[in-house]
Amino acid sequence: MAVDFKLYLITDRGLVPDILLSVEEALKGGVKAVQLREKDMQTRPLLELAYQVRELTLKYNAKLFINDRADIALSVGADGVHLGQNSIPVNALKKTWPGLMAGASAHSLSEALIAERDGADFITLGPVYETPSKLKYGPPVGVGTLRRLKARVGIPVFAIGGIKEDNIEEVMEAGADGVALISGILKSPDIKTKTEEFMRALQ
Ligand code: TZP
Repeated sequence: MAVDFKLYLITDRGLVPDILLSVEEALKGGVKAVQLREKDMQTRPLLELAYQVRELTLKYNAKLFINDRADIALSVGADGVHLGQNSIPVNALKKTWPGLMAGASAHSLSEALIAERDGADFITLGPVYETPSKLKYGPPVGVGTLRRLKARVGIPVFAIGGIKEDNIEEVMEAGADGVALISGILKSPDIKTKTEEFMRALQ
């Protein structure tokens, strides 16, 4: 399955009153890939939410990735799994479920090269810029790392971390294939319009 999207929306239900409504607004605005990332949710409520997000993403012809949980991805018929450095390795996922796409989080060139070698379909690299929760994601890697990484890695690379409309041009010029973001969309008072603006900026 192809990586046919440039805007990758990652969920954080803590930022909005109703995550399903917010995801649907973003889908209306043109988002074609959503990652359900609700790390603090118990398995059964997460599964329930995943079924609902799957229904929405299918309605808008968008891909769905589940953070870390191949079991949930398979149960709801998601397109893939997004794997972090503490998830099962990309090659283990691909060996067992070749039909699932694999996104992989990388914070450095070496992590990106390993993810590519192991069969990841794409990488998110970051945080590229400062994010509100620096402690969770570590120090920014900067646009220079993105540029160096793009010279060595063949699979698509999405810049993540502090992505806003005013730095999209910089990361795309550095070679990013797209951007992944949470607050840039979910914190907007008008998610649909904000998403449309991001989509235009990425064209
Ligand atoms: N991984 C690296 S930075 C980040 C993740 C999940 C958070 C991105 O959030 P925001 O609000 O788009 O900066």
